[in-house]
Parts: sequence; C-alpha cells; structure tokens
Amino acid sequence: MGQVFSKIFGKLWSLNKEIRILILGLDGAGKTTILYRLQIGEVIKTKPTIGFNVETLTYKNLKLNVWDLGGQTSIRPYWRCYYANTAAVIFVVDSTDKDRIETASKELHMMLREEELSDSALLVFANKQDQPGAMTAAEVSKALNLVELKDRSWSIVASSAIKGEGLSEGLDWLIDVIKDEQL
Ligand SMILES: Nc1nc2c(ncn2[C@@H]2O[C@H](COP(=O)(O)OP(=O)(O)OP(=O)(O)O)[C@@H](O)[C@H]2O)c(=O)[nH]1
Ligand SMILES: [Mg+2]
Repeated sequence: MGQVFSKIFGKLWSLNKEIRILILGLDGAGKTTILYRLQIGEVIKTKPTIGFNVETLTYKNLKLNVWDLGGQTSIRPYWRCYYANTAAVIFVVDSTDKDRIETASKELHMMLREEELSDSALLVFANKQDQPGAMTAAEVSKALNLVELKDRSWSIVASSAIKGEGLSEGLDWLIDVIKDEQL
C-alpha cells in the first residue's frame, strides 16, 4: 500500500517538476522561430537574439522551461552559463547553410563534452526543409557526425519552423526520452 502511494506521489511530484530544455545552434538557424511556433503555434517575425528568450510550455502534462539562446559567434561562449540541470538540448541547424555546417558540428561537439550536459538528451532539428537545396536530415546527421555520440539518447528530425513541420514529432520523441530517463 505504502509503495502504491509513494508511486502516485512520485508521479504527481514529477508532473510538477520543471524540465529545463535549451535550444542552441548557430545564428539564423531558426531557434527563436521554433520556440514561438511551439508556444503560440504561429510564425513570428524575429530579430537576432542578443541574450536569450525563455518561455514555459506545457506539453503532454509536463512543464517545460525552454531557453532559446542567441547563436552569434560572440554570444556562443555564454551558452555554458545555462548548462546546469538541463534535461535536453534541442540543436537547430539551418540545413541550407552548407558553408557553416562544419562550424555547427564543432560547436555541437564542444558543447556535448561539457560535464553538466553528460545526462542530457539531444534532439537535432535539420531545419528549413522548405527551402530548395536544403540538406536532408541524413546529410545533416553525417555532417554533424552524430553516429559518434555514445551514451546519449539522440535523434534528428527534418523540420520547417515556417511550415510547422517536424516540430511536434521531434518534441514527442524528446518528451518520451525525458519521461523514461529523468522522471
Ligand atoms: N524558410 C525558412 N526560414 C526559417 C525557418 N526557420 C526560421 N526561418 C527564418 O530564419 C531567420 C532566422 O530565424 P531565427 O529564429 O531568428 O533564428 P535564430 O536561430 O533564433 O537566430 P539567433 O537569434 O541570431 O541565434 C528568420 O528570418 C526566420 O523567419 C524555416 O524552417 N524555413
Ligand atoms: Mg534567436
């Protein structure tokens, strides 16, 4: 009986727990567009993020604290100030930006080497799939060397923040992983 109660209370506690998610990626990848598309279901007109945006989303009964950090070169060194207690990272790639995919890969792997993110799940959005010539998710995955990732739950999903495609598919995967691993 006691065990049943502790299970129920454990479940209720976990539903109240705030889950911290970071959205990272190079400038112009579509991070802010994705954050607000998820929150209000609309495409907003964005400006480059200097600093961060943070919003609370309720998704599948979980309260998500989602931090969208600016991706410009000069701002990236500050990403690490936000790593503590992060359940998951959503890394957004502009799939049309072949010139900077290597930079994106370097930033991703540098970030994942941080101790504070060792237990965080990783969801990559291969974004801007509505654009002609966009790399496929498989091509982005190869360029980012995702197969190299060990001891981490990760997934890559093709998305278009403008069309609203792929976002809920990605988030569904992420929530399932977080529920399994963290709650
Ligand atoms: N075609 C297309 N454009 C997109 C998509 N997602 C975002 N954009 C556009 O890309 C530009 C940059 O988007 P933001 O969301 O501001 O990019 P960001 O990653 O937040 O950039 P920083 O704040 O500078 O780090 C905007 O003009 C968006 O409308 C997409 O899926 N397809
Ligand atoms: Mg932004």
